Amino acid sequence: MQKDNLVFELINKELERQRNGIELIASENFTSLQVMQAMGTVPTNKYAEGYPGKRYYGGCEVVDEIESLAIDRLKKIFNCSWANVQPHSGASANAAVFLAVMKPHEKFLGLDLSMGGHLTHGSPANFSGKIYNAIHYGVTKEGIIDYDQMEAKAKAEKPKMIICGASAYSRDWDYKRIRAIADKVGAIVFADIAHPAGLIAKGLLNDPFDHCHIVSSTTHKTLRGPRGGIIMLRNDFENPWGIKDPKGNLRMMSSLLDLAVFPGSQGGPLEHVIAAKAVSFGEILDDSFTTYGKQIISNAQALAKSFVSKGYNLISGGTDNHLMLIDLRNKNLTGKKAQETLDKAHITLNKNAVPFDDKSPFVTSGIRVGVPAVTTRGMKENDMETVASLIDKVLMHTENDSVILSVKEEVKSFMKQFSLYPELG
Ligand code: DSN
Repeated sequence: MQKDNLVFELINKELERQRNGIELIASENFTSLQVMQAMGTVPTNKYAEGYPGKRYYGGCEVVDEIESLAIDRLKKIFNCSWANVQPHSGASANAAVFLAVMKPHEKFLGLDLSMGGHLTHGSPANFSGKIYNAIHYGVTKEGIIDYDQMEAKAKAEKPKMIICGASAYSRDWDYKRIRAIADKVGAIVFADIAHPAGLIAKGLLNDPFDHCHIVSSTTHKTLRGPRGGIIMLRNDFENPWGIKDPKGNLRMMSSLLDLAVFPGSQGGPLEHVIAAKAVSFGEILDDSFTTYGKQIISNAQALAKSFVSKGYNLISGGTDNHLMLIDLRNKNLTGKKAQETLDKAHITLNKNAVPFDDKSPFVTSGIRVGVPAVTTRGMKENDMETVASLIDKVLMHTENDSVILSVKEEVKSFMKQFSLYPELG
Protein backbone atom coordinates (compact mmCIF):
# COMPACT_ATOMS: atom_id res chain seq x y z
CA MET A 1 0.00 0.00 0.00
CA GLN A 2 1.16 3.54 -0.73
CA LYS A 3 2.30 5.74 2.12
CA ASP A 4 -0.45 8.10 3.21
CA ASN A 5 1.44 11.27 2.35
CA LEU A 6 -1.47 13.49 3.27
CA VAL A 7 -1.40 12.43 6.92
CA PHE A 8 2.40 12.26 7.19
CA GLU A 9 2.76 15.71 5.69
CA LEU A 10 0.44 17.03 8.37
CA ILE A 11 2.44 15.23 11.07
CA ASN A 12 5.63 16.85 9.73
CA LYS A 13 3.87 20.21 9.70
CA GLU A 14 3.04 19.72 13.38
CA LEU A 15 6.69 18.82 14.07
CA GLU A 16 7.77 22.11 12.47
CA ARG A 17 5.16 24.01 14.50
CA GLN A 18 6.51 22.45 17.69
CA ARG A 19 10.11 23.19 16.69
CA ASN A 20 9.56 26.83 15.78
CA GLY A 21 7.40 27.90 18.70
CA ILE A 22 7.81 28.59 22.40
CA GLU A 23 5.60 26.01 24.11
CA LEU A 24 4.30 27.27 27.44
CA ILE A 25 1.11 25.23 27.89
CA ALA A 26 1.62 24.01 31.46
CA SER A 27 0.19 20.56 30.75
CA GLU A 28 2.36 19.83 27.70
CA ASN A 29 5.84 18.42 27.28
CA PHE A 30 8.08 16.74 24.70
CA THR A 31 8.64 13.02 25.22
CA SER A 32 11.96 11.44 24.41
CA LEU A 33 12.31 9.88 20.98
CA GLN A 34 12.29 6.38 22.48
CA VAL A 35 9.02 7.05 24.29
CA MET A 36 7.49 8.06 20.96
CA GLN A 37 9.05 5.12 19.16
CA ALA A 38 7.62 2.69 21.72
CA MET A 39 4.16 4.10 21.03
CA GLY A 40 4.33 3.35 17.33
CA THR A 41 4.87 -0.40 17.76
CA VAL A 42 3.13 -3.77 17.45
CA PRO A 43 1.50 -4.06 20.89
CA THR A 44 -1.12 -1.75 19.34
CA ASN A 45 -2.34 -4.87 17.53
CA LYS A 46 -3.00 -6.85 20.70
CA TYR A 47 -6.19 -7.25 22.69
CA ALA A 48 -5.42 -7.83 26.36
CA GLU A 49 -8.56 -7.20 28.40
CA GLY A 50 -7.78 -8.00 32.01
CA TYR A 51 -4.49 -7.75 33.88
CA PRO A 52 -1.11 -9.50 33.63
CA GLY A 53 -1.66 -13.22 34.28
CA LYS A 54 -5.48 -12.79 34.21
CA ARG A 55 -6.43 -11.93 30.64
CA TYR A 56 -9.50 -12.72 28.59
CA TYR A 57 -7.44 -13.42 25.44
CA GLY A 58 -4.63 -15.76 24.47
CA GLY A 59 -1.21 -14.64 23.34
CA CYS A 60 -0.78 -12.11 26.11
CA GLU A 61 2.49 -13.45 27.52
CA VAL A 62 4.61 -10.64 26.07
CA VAL A 63 2.24 -7.77 26.81
CA ASP A 64 2.00 -9.20 30.33
CA GLU A 65 5.74 -8.64 30.65
CA ILE A 66 5.44 -5.12 29.23
CA GLU A 67 2.61 -4.14 31.57
CA SER A 68 4.28 -5.75 34.61
CA LEU A 69 7.47 -3.84 33.88
CA ALA A 70 5.52 -0.57 33.65
CA ILE A 71 3.77 -1.32 36.96
CA ASP A 72 7.02 -2.27 38.72
CA ARG A 73 8.81 0.87 37.55
CA LEU A 74 5.91 3.11 38.53
CA LYS A 75 5.71 1.54 41.98
CA LYS A 76 9.42 2.19 42.41
CA ILE A 77 9.14 5.85 41.36
CA PHE A 78 6.49 6.67 43.95
CA ASN A 79 7.35 3.98 46.51
CA CYS A 80 3.92 2.39 46.09
CA SER A 81 2.58 -1.07 46.78
CA TRP A 82 0.02 -1.04 43.93
CA ALA A 83 -0.42 0.74 40.60
CA ASN A 84 -2.71 0.52 37.58
CA VAL A 85 -1.18 1.74 34.30
CA GLN A 86 -4.18 1.11 32.04
CA PRO A 87 -6.18 4.37 32.21
CA HIS A 88 -6.21 5.94 28.76
CA SER A 89 -6.05 9.46 30.22
CA GLY A 90 -6.19 11.42 33.45
CA ALA A 91 -9.95 11.85 33.03
CA SER A 92 -10.34 8.06 32.60
CA ALA A 93 -8.22 7.45 35.70
CA ASN A 94 -10.41 9.82 37.69
CA ALA A 95 -13.60 8.27 36.31
CA ALA A 96 -12.38 4.89 37.55
CA VAL A 97 -11.65 6.27 41.02
CA PHE A 98 -15.18 7.69 41.22
CA LEU A 99 -16.64 4.41 40.00
CA ALA A 100 -14.64 2.46 42.57
CA VAL A 101 -15.56 4.44 45.65
CA MET A 102 -18.69 6.54 45.04
CA LYS A 103 -22.31 5.65 44.33
CA PRO A 104 -24.31 7.99 42.09
CA HIS A 105 -25.51 11.11 43.96
CA GLU A 106 -23.02 10.69 46.80
CA LYS A 107 -21.26 13.88 47.85
CA PHE A 108 -17.64 14.91 47.32
CA LEU A 109 -15.61 18.07 47.81
CA GLY A 110 -13.20 19.36 45.16
CA LEU A 111 -11.45 22.55 44.11
CA ASP A 112 -13.73 24.78 42.05
CA LEU A 113 -12.83 24.77 38.34
CA SER A 114 -12.96 28.57 38.31
CA MET A 115 -10.37 28.64 41.13
CA GLY A 116 -7.90 26.35 39.37
CA GLY A 117 -9.61 22.96 39.69
CA HIS A 118 -10.24 20.39 36.97
CA LEU A 119 -13.32 19.37 34.99
CA THR A 120 -13.29 15.91 36.61
CA HIS A 121 -13.35 17.44 40.08
CA GLY A 122 -17.05 18.24 39.85
CA SER A 123 -17.71 20.57 36.94
CA PRO A 124 -21.44 20.56 36.07
CA ALA A 125 -20.41 19.88 32.47
CA ASN A 126 -18.51 16.71 33.40
CA PHE A 127 -19.59 13.20 34.53
CA SER A 128 -18.21 14.04 37.98
CA GLY A 129 -20.65 16.91 38.41
CA LYS A 130 -23.56 15.21 36.64
CA ILE A 131 -23.53 11.79 38.32
CA TYR A 132 -22.26 12.79 41.75
CA ASN A 133 -23.12 15.58 44.16
CA ALA A 134 -20.19 18.00 43.85
CA ILE A 135 -19.46 20.72 46.36
CA HIS A 136 -16.43 22.96 46.17
CA TYR A 137 -13.76 24.78 48.08
CA GLY A 138 -11.74 27.62 46.61
CA VAL A 139 -8.72 29.80 47.23
CA THR A 140 -8.27 32.81 49.49
CA LYS A 141 -8.06 36.30 48.00
CA GLU A 142 -4.28 35.83 48.09
CA GLY A 143 -4.71 32.83 45.79
CA ILE A 144 -3.80 30.10 48.30
CA ILE A 145 -6.01 27.02 48.87
CA ASP A 146 -8.56 28.00 51.50
CA TYR A 147 -8.07 25.13 53.95
CA ASP A 148 -10.35 26.79 56.50
CA GLN A 149 -13.15 26.82 53.94
CA MET A 150 -12.35 23.21 53.03
CA GLU A 151 -12.67 22.23 56.69
CA ALA A 152 -15.88 24.20 57.24
CA LYS A 153 -17.50 22.69 54.14
CA ALA A 154 -16.33 19.19 55.04
CA LYS A 155 -17.82 19.50 58.54
CA ALA A 156 -21.08 20.98 57.28
CA GLU A 157 -21.59 18.71 54.27
CA LYS A 158 -19.89 15.44 55.31
CA PRO A 159 -18.62 14.49 51.82
CA LYS A 160 -17.63 10.90 51.18
CA MET A 161 -14.50 12.02 49.34
CA ILE A 162 -12.24 15.08 49.25
CA ILE A 163 -10.23 15.66 46.06
CA CYS A 164 -7.05 17.67 46.14
CA GLY A 165 -5.26 18.66 42.98
CA ALA A 166 -5.58 21.34 40.33
CA SER A 167 -4.82 22.31 36.75
CA ALA A 168 -4.01 25.94 37.43
CA TYR A 169 -2.50 26.28 40.90
CA SER A 170 1.08 27.41 41.34
CA ARG A 171 1.59 26.49 45.01
CA ASP A 172 2.32 23.26 46.85
CA TRP A 173 -0.41 21.42 48.79
CA ASP A 174 -0.71 20.75 52.50
CA TYR A 175 -1.72 17.08 52.20
CA LYS A 176 -1.28 16.49 55.93
CA ARG A 177 -3.86 19.14 56.74
CA ILE A 178 -6.26 17.78 54.10
CA ARG A 179 -6.02 14.30 55.62
CA ALA A 180 -6.64 15.72 59.09
CA ILE A 181 -9.78 17.45 57.77
CA ALA A 182 -10.93 14.27 56.03
CA ASP A 183 -10.36 12.17 59.14
CA LYS A 184 -12.66 14.46 61.13
CA VAL A 185 -15.55 13.57 58.81
CA GLY A 186 -14.49 10.08 57.72
CA ALA A 187 -13.83 11.07 54.10
CA ILE A 188 -11.60 9.41 51.52
CA VAL A 189 -8.75 11.64 50.30
CA PHE A 190 -8.07 11.40 46.58
CA ALA A 191 -5.11 13.36 45.19
CA ASP A 192 -4.99 14.10 41.47
CA ILE A 193 -1.33 15.01 40.94
CA ALA A 194 -1.50 15.19 37.13
CA HIS A 195 0.30 18.52 36.98
CA PRO A 196 3.10 18.28 39.56
CA ALA A 197 3.68 14.48 39.42
CA GLY A 198 7.16 14.73 37.87
CA LEU A 199 8.28 17.07 40.64
CA ILE A 200 6.73 14.89 43.36
CA ALA A 201 8.44 11.85 41.79
CA LYS A 202 11.82 13.34 42.62
CA GLY A 203 10.94 14.69 46.07
CA LEU A 204 10.87 18.32 44.92
CA LEU A 205 7.36 18.97 46.29
CA ASN A 206 5.38 17.60 49.25
CA ASP A 207 4.63 13.89 49.06
CA PRO A 208 0.87 13.22 48.87
CA PHE A 209 1.17 9.46 49.21
CA ASP A 210 1.51 9.23 52.97
CA HIS A 211 -1.63 11.28 53.52
CA CYS A 212 -3.94 10.54 50.59
CA HIS A 213 -5.73 7.21 50.26
CA ILE A 214 -5.73 7.22 46.44
CA VAL A 215 -3.51 9.08 43.95
CA SER A 216 -4.05 9.51 40.20
CA SER A 217 -2.05 11.28 37.53
CA THR A 218 -1.61 11.75 33.85
CA THR A 219 1.69 10.55 32.39
CA HIS A 220 2.32 13.25 29.80
CA LYS A 221 2.74 16.45 31.79
CA THR A 222 5.72 16.86 34.15
CA LEU A 223 6.20 13.06 34.02
CA ARG A 224 7.14 13.54 30.32
CA GLY A 225 5.68 10.24 29.15
CA PRO A 226 3.10 9.33 26.52
CA ARG A 227 -0.46 10.63 26.85
CA GLY A 228 -2.20 8.52 29.47
CA GLY A 229 -3.31 8.01 33.05
CA ILE A 230 -2.29 6.03 36.14
CA ILE A 231 -3.71 5.25 39.60
CA MET A 232 -1.59 4.40 42.63
CA LEU A 233 -1.76 3.39 46.29
CA ARG A 234 1.22 3.67 48.60
CA ASN A 235 -0.29 1.07 50.90
CA ASP A 236 -3.18 -1.10 49.86
CA PHE A 237 -5.94 -1.24 52.49
CA GLU A 238 -9.20 -2.90 53.39
CA ASN A 239 -11.65 -0.10 52.84
CA PRO A 240 -13.19 1.12 56.08
CA TRP A 241 -16.13 2.66 54.19
CA GLY A 242 -17.66 -0.73 53.46
CA ILE A 243 -17.46 -0.21 49.70
CA LYS A 244 -18.42 -3.36 47.83
CA ASP A 245 -17.62 -4.66 44.35
CA PRO A 246 -20.46 -5.16 41.82
CA LYS A 247 -21.08 -8.66 43.26
CA GLY A 248 -21.53 -7.26 46.76
CA ASN A 249 -18.17 -8.39 48.15
CA LEU A 250 -15.97 -6.27 50.38
CA ARG A 251 -12.62 -5.85 48.65
CA MET A 252 -9.18 -4.35 49.15
CA MET A 253 -8.95 -0.86 47.63
CA SER A 254 -6.56 -2.11 44.93
CA SER A 255 -9.15 -4.66 43.72
CA LEU A 256 -11.94 -2.08 43.71
CA LEU A 257 -9.77 0.23 41.58
CA ASP A 258 -8.64 -2.53 39.20
CA LEU A 259 -12.27 -3.56 38.69
CA ALA A 260 -13.28 0.07 38.11
CA VAL A 261 -10.70 0.50 35.33
CA PHE A 262 -11.50 -2.85 33.72
CA PRO A 263 -14.25 -3.93 33.24
CA GLY A 264 -15.79 -0.93 34.98
CA SER A 265 -14.96 1.86 32.60
CA GLN A 266 -12.49 0.66 29.93
CA GLY A 267 -12.06 -2.26 27.56
CA GLY A 268 -8.76 -3.37 26.08
CA PRO A 269 -5.69 -1.58 27.41
CA LEU A 270 -3.44 0.30 24.97
CA GLU A 271 -0.39 -1.93 25.40
CA HIS A 272 1.72 0.13 22.97
CA VAL A 273 1.08 3.18 25.15
CA ILE A 274 1.80 1.11 28.26
CA ALA A 275 5.13 0.14 26.63
CA ALA A 276 5.84 3.84 26.16
CA LYS A 277 4.81 4.50 29.77
CA ALA A 278 7.35 1.86 30.85
CA VAL A 279 10.08 3.61 28.83
CA SER A 280 9.25 6.99 30.35
CA PHE A 281 9.14 5.50 33.86
CA GLY A 282 12.65 4.16 33.25
CA GLU A 283 13.73 7.69 32.33
CA ILE A 284 12.15 9.10 35.50
CA LEU A 285 14.04 6.59 37.64
CA ASP A 286 17.31 7.95 36.24
CA ASP A 287 19.10 10.66 38.24
CA SER A 288 18.99 13.01 35.24
CA PHE A 289 15.26 13.43 35.86
CA THR A 290 16.05 15.06 39.22
CA THR A 291 18.19 17.62 37.37
CA TYR A 292 15.27 18.17 34.99
CA GLY A 293 12.78 18.66 37.84
CA LYS A 294 15.04 21.12 39.63
CA GLN A 295 15.51 23.07 36.40
CA ILE A 296 11.73 23.25 35.92
CA ILE A 297 11.32 24.88 39.32
CA SER A 298 14.27 27.29 38.78
CA ASN A 299 12.94 28.24 35.37
CA ALA A 300 9.42 28.81 36.66
CA GLN A 301 10.75 31.03 39.44
CA ALA A 302 12.97 32.98 37.04
CA LEU A 303 10.06 33.48 34.65
CA ALA A 304 7.75 34.56 37.48
CA LYS A 305 10.36 37.10 38.64
CA SER A 306 10.70 38.53 35.12
CA PHE A 307 6.93 38.92 34.80
CA VAL A 308 6.66 40.62 38.18
CA SER A 309 9.46 43.03 37.21
CA LYS A 310 7.42 43.96 34.14
CA GLY A 311 4.36 44.80 36.24
CA TYR A 312 2.41 41.56 35.75
CA ASN A 313 0.14 40.41 38.52
CA LEU A 314 0.81 36.78 39.46
CA ILE A 315 -1.86 34.95 41.43
CA SER A 316 -0.38 34.17 44.88
CA GLY A 317 2.63 36.31 43.90
CA GLY A 318 4.75 33.50 42.47
CA THR A 319 5.18 29.77 42.09
CA ASP A 320 6.43 26.65 43.88
CA ASN A 321 6.00 24.36 40.90
CA HIS A 322 6.09 24.38 37.08
CA LEU A 323 3.45 27.01 36.33
CA MET A 324 2.08 30.43 37.10
CA LEU A 325 -1.25 32.12 36.64
CA ILE A 326 -1.24 35.75 35.53
CA ASP A 327 -4.13 38.15 36.03
CA LEU A 328 -4.06 40.52 33.03
CA ARG A 329 -6.67 42.98 34.21
CA ASN A 330 -4.11 45.63 35.18
CA LYS A 331 -2.83 45.39 31.59
CA ASN A 332 -6.34 45.91 30.18
CA LEU A 333 -6.22 42.57 28.40
CA THR A 334 -8.36 39.44 28.50
CA GLY A 335 -6.93 35.93 28.52
CA LYS A 336 -8.59 35.28 25.17
CA LYS A 337 -6.97 38.27 23.51
CA ALA A 338 -3.58 37.40 25.00
CA GLN A 339 -3.74 33.75 23.89
CA GLU A 340 -4.86 34.60 20.37
CA THR A 341 -2.27 37.31 19.87
CA LEU A 342 0.59 35.26 21.30
CA ASP A 343 -0.43 32.39 19.02
CA LYS A 344 0.27 34.65 16.02
CA ALA A 345 3.83 35.07 17.32
CA HIS A 346 4.18 31.29 17.84
CA ILE A 347 4.16 31.59 21.61
CA THR A 348 1.67 29.00 22.82
CA LEU A 349 -0.12 29.13 26.15
CA ASN A 350 -3.72 29.12 27.30
CA LYS A 351 -6.24 31.61 28.55
CA ASN A 352 -7.31 30.73 32.07
CA ALA A 353 -9.84 31.93 34.59
CA VAL A 354 -8.26 33.62 37.58
CA PRO A 355 -9.80 33.26 41.05
CA PHE A 356 -12.89 35.49 41.42
CA ASP A 357 -12.84 36.16 37.66
CA ASP A 358 -15.55 38.49 36.35
CA LYS A 359 -15.26 37.16 32.78
CA SER A 360 -16.64 33.99 31.22
CA PRO A 361 -14.48 30.85 30.85
CA PHE A 362 -14.35 31.58 27.09
CA VAL A 363 -12.85 35.02 27.65
CA THR A 364 -11.15 34.91 31.08
CA SER A 365 -8.95 37.51 32.74
CA GLY A 366 -5.81 35.44 32.84
CA ILE A 367 -3.24 33.23 31.22
CA ARG A 368 -1.54 30.10 32.53
CA VAL A 369 2.16 29.80 31.77
CA GLY A 370 4.15 26.60 32.32
CA VAL A 371 7.77 25.66 31.73
CA PRO A 372 8.06 21.83 31.55
CA ALA A 373 8.22 21.80 27.74
CA VAL A 374 10.73 24.65 27.31
CA THR A 375 12.84 23.11 30.07
CA THR A 376 12.90 19.84 28.14
CA ARG A 377 14.16 21.83 25.17
CA GLY A 378 17.09 22.99 27.26
CA MET A 379 16.14 26.47 28.38
CA LYS A 380 17.74 27.82 31.52
CA GLU A 381 17.01 30.72 33.90
CA ASN A 382 18.53 33.39 31.64
CA ASP A 383 16.32 32.26 28.73
CA MET A 384 13.28 32.96 30.89
CA GLU A 385 14.05 36.69 30.74
CA THR A 386 13.97 36.47 26.93
CA VAL A 387 10.68 34.55 27.01
CA ALA A 388 9.06 37.11 29.35
CA SER A 389 10.31 39.99 27.17
CA LEU A 390 8.94 38.42 23.98
CA ILE A 391 5.57 37.83 25.64
CA ASP A 392 5.51 41.36 27.02
CA LYS A 393 6.34 42.83 23.61
CA VAL A 394 3.38 41.03 22.03
CA LEU A 395 0.98 41.87 24.85
CA MET A 396 1.92 45.55 24.75
CA HIS A 397 1.28 45.64 20.96
CA THR A 398 -1.76 43.43 20.43
CA GLU A 399 -3.05 45.65 17.60
CA ASN A 400 0.30 46.06 15.86
CA ASP A 401 0.74 43.28 13.30
CA SER A 402 4.24 44.29 12.30
CA VAL A 403 5.50 44.01 15.91
CA ILE A 404 3.77 40.63 16.23
CA LEU A 405 5.33 39.41 12.99
CA SER A 406 8.78 40.58 14.05
CA VAL A 407 8.40 38.72 17.37
CA LYS A 408 7.37 35.61 15.43
CA GLU A 409 10.66 35.80 13.51
CA GLU A 410 12.58 36.43 16.76
CA VAL A 411 10.89 33.39 18.32
CA LYS A 412 11.82 31.21 15.33
CA SER A 413 15.48 32.18 15.42
CA PHE A 414 15.62 32.00 19.26
CA MET A 415 14.24 28.44 19.18
CA LYS A 416 16.88 27.23 16.70
CA GLN A 417 19.35 26.87 19.59
CA PHE A 418 17.01 24.39 21.38
CA SER A 419 16.86 21.40 19.07
CA LEU A 420 13.83 19.14 19.02
CA TYR A 421 14.02 15.59 17.65
CA PRO A 422 17.05 16.21 15.40
CA GLU A 423 16.90 12.47 14.53
CA LEU A 424 13.63 13.11 12.69
CA GLY A 425 15.39 15.29 10.11
N1 DSN B 1 -6.10 19.82 29.95
C1 DSN B 1 -5.28 19.67 31.12
C2 DSN B 1 -4.59 20.93 31.48
O1 DSN B 1 -4.31 21.66 30.56
O2 DSN B 1 -4.33 21.18 32.62
C3 DSN B 1 -6.05 19.16 32.25
O3 DSN B 1 -6.78 18.05 31.83
